[in-house]
Amino acid sequence: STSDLASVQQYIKQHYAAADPQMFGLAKGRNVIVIHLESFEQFLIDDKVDGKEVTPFLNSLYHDKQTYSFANFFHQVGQGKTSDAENLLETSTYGLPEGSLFTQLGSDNTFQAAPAILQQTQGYSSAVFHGDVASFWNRNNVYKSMGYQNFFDKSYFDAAGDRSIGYGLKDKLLFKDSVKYLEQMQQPFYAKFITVTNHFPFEMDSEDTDFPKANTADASVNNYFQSAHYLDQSVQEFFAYLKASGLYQKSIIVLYGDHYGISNSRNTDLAPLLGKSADDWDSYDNAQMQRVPFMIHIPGIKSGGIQQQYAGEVDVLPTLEHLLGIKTKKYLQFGTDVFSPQHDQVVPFRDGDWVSPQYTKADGKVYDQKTGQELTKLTKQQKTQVNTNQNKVTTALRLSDKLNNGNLLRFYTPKGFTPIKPQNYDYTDGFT
Ligand code: GP9
Ligand code: MN
Repeated sequence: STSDLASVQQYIKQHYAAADPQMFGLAKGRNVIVIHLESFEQFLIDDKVDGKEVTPFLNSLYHDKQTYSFANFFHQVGQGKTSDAENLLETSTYGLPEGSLFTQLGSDNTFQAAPAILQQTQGYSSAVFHGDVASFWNRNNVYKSMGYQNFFDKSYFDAAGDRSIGYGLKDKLLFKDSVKYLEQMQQPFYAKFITVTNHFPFEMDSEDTDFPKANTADASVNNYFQSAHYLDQSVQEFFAYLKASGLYQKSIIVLYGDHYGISNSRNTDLAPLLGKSADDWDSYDNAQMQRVPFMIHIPGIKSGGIQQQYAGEVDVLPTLEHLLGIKTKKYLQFGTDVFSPQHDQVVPFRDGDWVSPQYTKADGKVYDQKTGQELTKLTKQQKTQVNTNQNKVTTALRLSDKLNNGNLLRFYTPKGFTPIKPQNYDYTDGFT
């Protein structure tokens, strides 16, 4: 209803975080390349197995002054896993409390998503590259409503026989065989690469890995380091293609992990490898394991470095828009620019729990974020802070659900925005 829309608008207005003028437009006019690191958790960064770095290339990006890297960035997905991460990044709204928004609402809802916004404000072309079939997670419909001009799915690649594993074309081949399409795209472009090889149960063909397995009681945990190493090599090769083609200097490369790879029930098998005891493992520890990488690599800059502010996937779009010099005030986006002095550091999980620089709220318990100690007796002041954060989280999730379940964007067109007509998009015969 329109009163629901009004409450969403009011929340977004109050929650708005203005750009830091030093950052606004820092990457203006550059191509945007988003690399979706499937199931990739933050703990892999700088981690070793048998004395060998698991992801040496991503580690080098993480520590590079050309990269804004985030040490406290969390995934926020629910049951829609990859598709929820995509929705968070493309729309800065949350997924649904149950199921996948892509599957449940993606065929009918009105979207005001990144490809449409970038196209309409700054003339970006757009494409997704992915080695699985187009219909998985209903992407073939959702991408049209988001205004993606091109979707290079499995059918555009030779994915036969041992060129695929698990969910589709192996990542090294996806990157290699995408370059010929990427090079033809009108610049500036917004291009997203969704990797698949580092996916549960993380099995690899022996010819694709010489990296040691870990030695725990859980086979998928042991495999995880091999497939993460393969993903690292895939990204490294892609950077080499970008440099060779000359695209690198003209681009900004955004890398993020979509969600956990190791589920909470398996974290106790992982614990000893992290120097922790499985016996003391608790909800606080599980919450900390929801950290995933977020890196914004901007070739040529020197101002990057490891950022400590807390943030989540919902914050990526407003951050990106500001970096590209796009004003965000008129859009109904739930995240805030991570570089803004007003950035909201309370990070909601989809189940209503949350993390912040001071507290973790998980499974009905409140923990001191620094020490990990459960706070059983809160001071009056702590109580107030925790309640304020909890209310903020509950409200954000409730209003996002109202917006999406009510398809409210059909009643709200930001000034200058042209609604997307999905029927104008067709991915069956190459470039549009
Ligand atoms: C499949 C891939 C996997 O296309 O994106 O999705 P997930 O199982 O991680 O949600
Ligand atoms: Mn995924």
